Amino acid sequence: MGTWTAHFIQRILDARRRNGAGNAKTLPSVTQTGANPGTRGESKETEHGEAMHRRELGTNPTPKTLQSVGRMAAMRNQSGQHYEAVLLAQEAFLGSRKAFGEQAPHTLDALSNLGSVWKAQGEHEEAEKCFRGAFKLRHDKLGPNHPDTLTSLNNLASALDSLGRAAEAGRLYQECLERRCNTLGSSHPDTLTSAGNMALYLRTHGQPAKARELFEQVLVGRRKIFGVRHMDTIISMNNCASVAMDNAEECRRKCDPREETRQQHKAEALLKEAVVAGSNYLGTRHPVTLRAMNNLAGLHKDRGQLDKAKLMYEKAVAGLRAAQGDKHLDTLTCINNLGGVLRSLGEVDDAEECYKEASIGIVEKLGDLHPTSLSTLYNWALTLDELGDSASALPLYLHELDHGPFTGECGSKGSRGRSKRFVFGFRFIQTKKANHRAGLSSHATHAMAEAKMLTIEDLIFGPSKERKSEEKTRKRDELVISCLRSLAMDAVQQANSGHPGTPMAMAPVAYSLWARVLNYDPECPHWMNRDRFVLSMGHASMLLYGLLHVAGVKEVTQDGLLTGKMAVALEDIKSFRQFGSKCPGHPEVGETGVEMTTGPLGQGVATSVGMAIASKWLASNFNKPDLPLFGFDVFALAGDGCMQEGVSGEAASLAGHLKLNNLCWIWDNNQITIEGNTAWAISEDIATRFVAYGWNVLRVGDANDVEALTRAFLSFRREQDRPTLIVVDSHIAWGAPTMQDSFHAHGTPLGEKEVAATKHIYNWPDEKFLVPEEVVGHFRQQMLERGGAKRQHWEQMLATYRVQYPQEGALLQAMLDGQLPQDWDRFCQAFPADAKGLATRQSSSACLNSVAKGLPWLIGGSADLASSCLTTLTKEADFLPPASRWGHFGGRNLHFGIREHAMGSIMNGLALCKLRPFGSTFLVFSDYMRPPIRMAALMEVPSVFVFTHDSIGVGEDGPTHQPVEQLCSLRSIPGLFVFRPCDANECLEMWKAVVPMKDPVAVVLSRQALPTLDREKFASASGLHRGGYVLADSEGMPNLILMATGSEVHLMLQAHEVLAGRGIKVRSVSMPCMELFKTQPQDYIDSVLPRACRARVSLEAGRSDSWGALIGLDGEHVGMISFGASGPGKRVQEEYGFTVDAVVMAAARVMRGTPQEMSSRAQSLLSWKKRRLSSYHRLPSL
Ligand SMILES: Cc1ncc(C[n+]2csc(CCOP(=O)(O)OP(=O)(O)O)c2C)c(N)n1
Repeated sequence: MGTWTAHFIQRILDARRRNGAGNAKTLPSVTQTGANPGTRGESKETEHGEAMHRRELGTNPTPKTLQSVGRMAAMRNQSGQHYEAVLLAQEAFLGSRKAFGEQAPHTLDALSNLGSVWKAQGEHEEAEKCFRGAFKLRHDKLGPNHPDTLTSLNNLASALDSLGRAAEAGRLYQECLERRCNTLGSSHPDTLTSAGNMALYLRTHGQPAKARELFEQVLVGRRKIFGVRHMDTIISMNNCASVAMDNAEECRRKCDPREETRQQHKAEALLKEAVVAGSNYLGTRHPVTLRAMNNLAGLHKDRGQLDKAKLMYEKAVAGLRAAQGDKHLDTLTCINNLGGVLRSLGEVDDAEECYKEASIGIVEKLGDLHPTSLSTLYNWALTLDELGDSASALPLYLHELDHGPFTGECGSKGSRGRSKRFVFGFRFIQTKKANHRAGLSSHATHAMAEAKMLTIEDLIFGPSKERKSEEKTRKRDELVISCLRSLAMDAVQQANSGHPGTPMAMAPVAYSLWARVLNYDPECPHWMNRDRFVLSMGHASMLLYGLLHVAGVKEVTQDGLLTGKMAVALEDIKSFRQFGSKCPGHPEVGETGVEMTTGPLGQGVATSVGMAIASKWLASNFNKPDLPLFGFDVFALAGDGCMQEGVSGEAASLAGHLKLNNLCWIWDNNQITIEGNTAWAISEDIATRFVAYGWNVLRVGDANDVEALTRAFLSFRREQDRPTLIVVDSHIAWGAPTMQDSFHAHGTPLGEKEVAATKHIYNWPDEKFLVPEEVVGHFRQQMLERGGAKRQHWEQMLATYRVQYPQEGALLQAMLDGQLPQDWDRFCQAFPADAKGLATRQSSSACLNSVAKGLPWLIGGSADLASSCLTTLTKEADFLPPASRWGHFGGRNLHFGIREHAMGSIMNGLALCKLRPFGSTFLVFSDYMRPPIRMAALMEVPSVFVFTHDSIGVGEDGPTHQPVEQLCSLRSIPGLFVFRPCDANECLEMWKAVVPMKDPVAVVLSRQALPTLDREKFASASGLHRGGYVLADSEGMPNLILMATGSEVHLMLQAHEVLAGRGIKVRSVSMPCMELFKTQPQDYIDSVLPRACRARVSLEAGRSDSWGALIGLDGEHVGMISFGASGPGKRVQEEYGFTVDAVVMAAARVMRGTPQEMSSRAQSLLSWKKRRLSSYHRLPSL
């Protein structure tokens, strides 16, 4: 069986298992689907037919039976029952395959049919697979010019086009057209179909003139062959009419009314003809006829012929109701259009009916925050208002004001190529908002004053008893929110420092998320599949501490043991920001419930992307169809600061690209930062930026609206292939009588008086640190009911998993426990001695790949330098969304793009979710990712930062690419281990040392080849595990010690030979990791660097700063003082003093007790500025 077929069948089986359809008998019952309002009279007949065919399918399928099942699929498809259609088409395909073989014509027909139903369902990847499969098989069997092959080619092109692979699609359409033209002639019906497809493609891809020409040719051809009463001719009429309408629009823009009218007439004539022919020949329910009616109605409306438009829309609605059902989106959209015409005609009652029906239907289908819903609801509001029912109109207006800012309709709608949605700028939104407010009728304002507020739920779903009884719940919600707000005020006041404003503003947001949405068990906060909550604006830490306390989250030790105590007790909150408190100024990971350390703005959101990737990766690698162990969502709360930091943009761009639909950022849009109003520093439209990144952007206009917030979170949960940004408009220090909306409330205690006044406004007792039991109970219960239950279910699943999949279960357990798989290093092999050697980036690459084989959760990538840094895992797939067709979510090679900063943060996110991440770039660009490297060290997560091109040895690229200060600068980060191995075997030992470490490391590698040392002659590379070791020595106590790392070790050994030849008792020390060396017992340190020997020279193609402690005052460093220069690597190294002579001279100086003075080094730095190439060893002071 071909691989595509195997893969494909697996997908079908998986889908069927997911849908609970294990075999033909378990297809969804037709009676059930018949109950669907979308199905009408045909259901009984269909039911009977399907049942019969399924019976035959099981026993003795004939081509006829299978074809009929295929036809049933097509019928279901047409009536909008896509899910059933897919199942039937799958059935037909599998049945044919089994009965007649993979390449049989019936099987291939069934496969194409399946492609079509997938396509209709919007599953373009699946459709593409089917069409490609059918094309390949037909191509091989029937040849490239066979009509069936070309039909498949055409289908494939259309699927590719839907996947956004336009160039490929265009090529295939063209090929298909040419082949048909050559083999069948230009007037053959198939050739005309191809030409029609090509024209459609050209029209949607910006070549309207060519498209028009082709469409017209096709229409002429079809009229000739088929006459007027044929579906294809009518389709052509529709297409030509659409082009004419495009032209009319163009003329309107160019202010050419005469031509505009001419084009409109042309379109009208064509559409009338299409409607008449369609109605007579295809029937009034046929989609082609309905499309013509809809277009004609739109045209009438545009031309102000409202009566005609009304008539046509009514016909179209009737047809759509009959053909697709009342609840089909096309029907509802058409009803909405009819509403528009009725309203323009002054038939407001009828218009209101239309809008009401359309609104309810569309909201049910798309949710109340979808742009289409919002515009329909707004139309409804207008008619209600006009009818004087302002009380009903008001909530709809407000809903539009609050949630409808980001998308709008451009131009007119319909199939005239102008239905593209586009995004309005924020400034526009503000204006729109103001206009709408001004536009509220006096009735509505009056109703608002009366506060007789209906909710939007009342209008959509009707007043419900259930919701009325929620009044009590709402009161309790308010209590929890007030409690969180008051705790923040009290703690900041008591500490006399901290940030009260944002916790006060964001309390309802965090509460609705935690209480109603987050899958999080307060009893077991380290449960692996919990949803992650990242407080990216770390300064608002009191919000997190409040949540942890009031939700009653339990403490977990660093070893993962539950202590039974509270994670954050009231006493801890009382000692907020005090030395040793569990509630430090900014949240620090390691304290229970803190998912990551935050404070540097932007890091939290960027790291959350890594967490979301981890969730996808875990799901893809461990989940089984019946045991979906992983799939947690990641929520990050961000402030204006986070959104302004560049790293959030990098990370968001990647998240959008990766289609991480499990990621939700919530932006506290309070327009306040430390200096004052955000408008002083930023004017771009952030929300629109996110839309451009490919995010789903929602807005909640009031941070206190718990219901709207909850709906927004649920809307995030429904999103299929985009991350979600929820913009929440808020007021810093909400409720504080003098401090609300003031930047002073950002980071200053409010003052006792203000705190008391604010509590009064909250209706909260003026008592410090008050947490009533009722409040805890209400919050905790909601979390336990959802998160607690899910966690328990998860643990059962895990237990079953371990039994059913013992091997994967054991690996998973090791990962969860922070252990390594057994014999993880079994693929690592030593390198033979070799004078020519390998660049350490090459030997490291080999080691990385060996390690990856034994450590399945090692995952990483590069900031577009994988081919230079050599960090690709060669046998592994790419981590990309399946829709991209380039990879999948189980892949282990990440493509970070040129986003070093985000790469570092994302790596940390992966590490926080127990994966082992690596990421690579050139050493000089480590500066671009210093913040996350520092964060990794601070959080003690084992991210592996791989840096190649480690010195002036880079050569020709010049000083911009030659790191000089980076080694020392990285070494100055506490807790970071910087490795710079000297050859292939040190590389190997380095990876063996690095993998078991729990701390972050920087791995620094050469671009140029370095000899692989003969370890018979020199000490074993296993000395690396002590950070530094004696590589070459002389008899007895040395009177000179040389030390070096990486490429300079080889220079050191050459100098060693010269010096030893002169009778000097010299010792050469390889120092691949200074930090590790410094943690060795003092005895060992003294044995490598005896105190008695103070004549020491260190060699490293970098600044001297980190060597001071090792060489002491009497030693000297042969290294870089200035930046490097462009030129061949060897030449540059010589020019900058990396020669045996220079080392020998330095040795002579330190042995004389006269190391080079500091002032002479400074001289050379100044001279660099004047003469870029003045070499270190030729300076006069030497
Ligand atoms: C990278 C970084 N730069 C600067 C700061 C200092 N800082 C802390 S909060 C803040 C203002 C943040 O404003 P916003 O995110 O709107 O928070 P809000 O004022 O709403 O609390 C700044 C500049 C920081 N923590 N991190």
